[in-house]
Amino acid sequence: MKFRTLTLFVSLAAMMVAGCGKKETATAAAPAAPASAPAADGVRVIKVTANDQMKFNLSTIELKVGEEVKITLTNIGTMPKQAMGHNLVVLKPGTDETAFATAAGPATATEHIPESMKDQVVAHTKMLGPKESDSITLKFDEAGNYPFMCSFPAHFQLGMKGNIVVK
Ligand SMILES: [Cu+2]
Repeated sequence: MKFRTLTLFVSLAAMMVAGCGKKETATAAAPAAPASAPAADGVRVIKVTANDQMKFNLSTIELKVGEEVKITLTNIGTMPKQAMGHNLVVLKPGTDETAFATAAGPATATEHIPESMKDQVVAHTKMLGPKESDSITLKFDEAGNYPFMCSFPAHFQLGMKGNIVVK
């Protein structure tokens, strides 16, 4: 596999969501983080928002190879999660995004991360209800175009997508 060297750490910013007693468990199938995880300081934080109009605030994120970044997604909407949940799913370059979104739609049991295409996922946030946030920490060791999307039913088709361009 071409992307074997990709390292990623998924950090659960659970403490940010006080009031959210029920823990969602659909986290990325990430390799265990090394024992000495780097300190949070110095890591660039990219803030992404998603709203009730099914829009991310940005569609392109540019990174450097080897740069560690923390992407924090916040659902700034007010509609209930069941009607207007949002997540941010980062996919490997070359993934058939339409096929992923199509498979994600009915995958309610896994918060719209389709089991059949899980191996195409670099990392993903939790599915977020209104005013919730979640973060993923990424470090890409290979340049490329890594698509991202919200995999809530129909949101990709309605434009909730973008690209992480790694140079
Ligand atoms: Cu969405």
